[in-house]
Amino acid sequence: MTLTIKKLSACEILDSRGRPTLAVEVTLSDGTTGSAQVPSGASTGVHEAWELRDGDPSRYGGKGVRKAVSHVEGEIAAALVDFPAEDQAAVDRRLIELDGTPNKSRLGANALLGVSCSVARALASFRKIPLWQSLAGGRDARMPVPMINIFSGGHHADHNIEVQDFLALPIGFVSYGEALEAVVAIHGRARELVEKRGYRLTGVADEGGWGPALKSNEEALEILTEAIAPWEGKVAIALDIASSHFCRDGVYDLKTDVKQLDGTGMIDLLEGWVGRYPIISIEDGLSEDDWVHWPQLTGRLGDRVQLIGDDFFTTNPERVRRGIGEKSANAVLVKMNQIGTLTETFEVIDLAREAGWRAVISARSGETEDSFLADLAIASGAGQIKVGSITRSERLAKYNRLLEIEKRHRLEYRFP
Ligand code: 2PG
Ligand code: MG
Repeated sequence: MTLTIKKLSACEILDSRGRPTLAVEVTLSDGTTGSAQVPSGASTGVHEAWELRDGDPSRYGGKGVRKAVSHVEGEIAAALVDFPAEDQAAVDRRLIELDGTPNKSRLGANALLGVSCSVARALASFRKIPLWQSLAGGRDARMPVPMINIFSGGHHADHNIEVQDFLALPIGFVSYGEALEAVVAIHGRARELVEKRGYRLTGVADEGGWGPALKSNEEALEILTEAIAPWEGKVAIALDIASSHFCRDGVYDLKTDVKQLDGTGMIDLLEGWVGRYPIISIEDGLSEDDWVHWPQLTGRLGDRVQLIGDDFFTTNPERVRRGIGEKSANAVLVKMNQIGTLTETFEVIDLAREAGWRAVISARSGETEDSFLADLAIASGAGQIKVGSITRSERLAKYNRLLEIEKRHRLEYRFP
């Protein structure tokens, strides 16, 4: 008998910022169930798939997701009940056709992604194998190296500084567990170093890192370099500049540093930082539609530095294809909710691999306790994951899941 989808239900829940998002549950014809929760970004790219919000100001300031919930339980359920469940790509194609818009704005990418991921979970349960194994298909599953947030700025920390993420990248460890332990120590050292300079910390930023009101972006680099110093050669620095958010009409406005730079000036600035600090990865160093300067950045730094497009590519196969053709970067950040289905997410991961690019599987700043991403990172074979810092349980749900999988299964661990 063909395994089919029997029932879909959804619920409005809250994410790590206390904003509404969706939990979706699917029941298959044999009674197996699978559920998933949907994340939500704050520093979003304009080309992302559409996150459907109610816009009703009387509930959650318009951010409710009851419409998306009703789409799952209404129109999507009507189209998917009795639909064969075992072919994820066919399910996702059905979802895309049903929505019918280029950016999934009719039914909402949040509604679609919840369904797509809950079907994947149910299939893993049905197959009685771990989710990562079920997702991997023919890919070489392996443990990811985490890039872990230590300092936050931009939209994630009240714009104290402009650069959004200063991350520790533990490249020289033999296991994920050892790497994580070192970064926990670095997170603690970073706090001590910040306080020694007279700054007061009152809690953590959106992703669990520190968000002090430093004097400049470069001060964060100085402190992080000092924090990782005991692990010289084993821990490097990664940055997410998230530059679209301080770029207006081609001018990058670094208020904290009292600098207004054009695209070339921005590349010069980044090249200077790479020369002075142990930076080996830079995300969104240029803004999301700066197709002119991205290839120049890659030409100048691409042989030494992993240059990742996040807001630039928005996990969109078309944009990634163009980027590969124009040699715009050498890596892509992969966020499921930027595109809205699991199949398209894997399309981007596979495109990157075929082009010799790297992929980093990433959470959002608004997360839930769902650990799906940990399994996706392993299944993708990409070898890198970005989940924020090592505090806040929506982050630890993923880090801890990876610890458990590493203990139970023999999976390769090394920086790609
Ligand atoms: C990013 C993410 C995660 P957000 O820019 O890479 O750090 O942030 O989810 O807010 O887009
Ligand atoms: Mg980013």
